[in-house]
Amino acid sequence: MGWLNSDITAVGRRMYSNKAGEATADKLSVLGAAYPTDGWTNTTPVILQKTGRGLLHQPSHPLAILKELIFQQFPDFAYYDSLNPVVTTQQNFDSLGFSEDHPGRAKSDTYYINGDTLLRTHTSAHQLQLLKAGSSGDNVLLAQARNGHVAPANERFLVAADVYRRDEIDASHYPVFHQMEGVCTFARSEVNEQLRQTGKTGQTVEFSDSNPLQIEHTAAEASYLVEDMKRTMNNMVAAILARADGGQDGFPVRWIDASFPFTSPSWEMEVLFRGEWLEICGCGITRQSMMRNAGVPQRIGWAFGFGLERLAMLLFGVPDIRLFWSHDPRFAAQFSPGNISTFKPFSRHPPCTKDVSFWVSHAAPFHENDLMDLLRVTAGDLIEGTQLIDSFTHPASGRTSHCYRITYCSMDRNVTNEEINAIQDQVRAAMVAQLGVTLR
Ligand code: FA5
Ligand code: MG
Repeated sequence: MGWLNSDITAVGRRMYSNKAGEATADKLSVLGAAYPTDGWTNTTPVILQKTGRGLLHQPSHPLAILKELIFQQFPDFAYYDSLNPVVTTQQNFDSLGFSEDHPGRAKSDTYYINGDTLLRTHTSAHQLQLLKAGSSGDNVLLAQARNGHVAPANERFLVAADVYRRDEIDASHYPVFHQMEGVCTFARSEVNEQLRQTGKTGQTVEFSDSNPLQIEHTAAEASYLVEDMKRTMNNMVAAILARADGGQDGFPVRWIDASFPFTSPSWEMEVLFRGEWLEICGCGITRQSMMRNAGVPQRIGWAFGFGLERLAMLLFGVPDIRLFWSHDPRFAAQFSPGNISTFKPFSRHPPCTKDVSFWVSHAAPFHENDLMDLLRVTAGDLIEGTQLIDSFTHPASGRTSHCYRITYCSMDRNVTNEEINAIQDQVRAAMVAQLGVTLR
């Protein structure tokens, strides 16, 4: 069922009252521009408010400090950090070769403004547009680079930006986060000349059936790109994490085969953090069809997309992703531009848990992400996490029941049981009204 247009409208009248986003019955306004709504609209007021926060442009914010550190590691790339988060489905999906039925397009995973427009789910949404701007000399777009002159025709660029996803709630997932895209292209003839000169005319890295070399690339070309990409990413992560407490030795890295519609082969990079492997980015060799569509068929290249919060959590020792959005001066006061300091937690406030059990309706499929959004709208950042603690299907009636445990905890104050009971009542009422479930 999810956020139907009527839900948005009802919520909109009550709750949209911020500078970043405002809604009327048939329009959503995001960052000053108005967009028509339709049956796809599922962007909530809580999310619209985040579009105006500009964390990457607050010089003392850890995410902005990290952004600048990464930019410094790539002195010959063009930097973009002010591209609008509202993009078309063409930019976010079609331009990257996402199939019509790719699960990433689902309303349950993406915040749509309307059927054609959405809040970007990744910085890759700008890849084709920026490659194209380089080849066609689109100065309006090229001028948005902070230092465009260092990378002629956008042959190499970085994009830092806020991205939006309907996702689970826990210490390392948040519906708004930040990514750093890197795209690096080479003249194919120069790569081959270099391969000839160095005698590296064969394959030097592993490819597999499930993570294949593109038929349009020679094994030597793809090997060259993979080695250059992994070396560049390793150097960057090592240089950044060397500045964290404990230094680079504390953070082993590994590569896991992955799959993205716009790269092949592809990997995810993981870092060992507090005993667990944490995925920090996706990457791969850019599909040659992208290069052709961008008007640069004679070039080949690679791309990566890092999650900035994940890296910042390692670098600054921030234990919970919600802290990056905190308005608490005790958070902000700990950081200053250009400095890496380890976060000193303010005292942890006691959590409060509440369970909710319900029957799922036969008529409306239950999507967990709809419950997550409902919780964010109703309880905001008081939600620390949720856990599905029980599920069963009744043998006679065929009805399914779920029980979720919701953990409420504030980052900056004590919550009272009374206050949480009142919120839990609102949550329960909203679940009946919006998700069509029957409470038990
Ligand atoms: C992507 O978004 C691809 N666009 C990455 C890419 C770029 C691949 C260029 C190839 C070439 P993925 O969905 O895995 O991939 O997200 C990339 C990173 O974003 C993750 O590794 C993680 O660090 C971060 N991330 C993903 N979801 C969340 C979330 N909900 N909260 C915080 N960080 C997240
Ligand atoms: Mg991933």
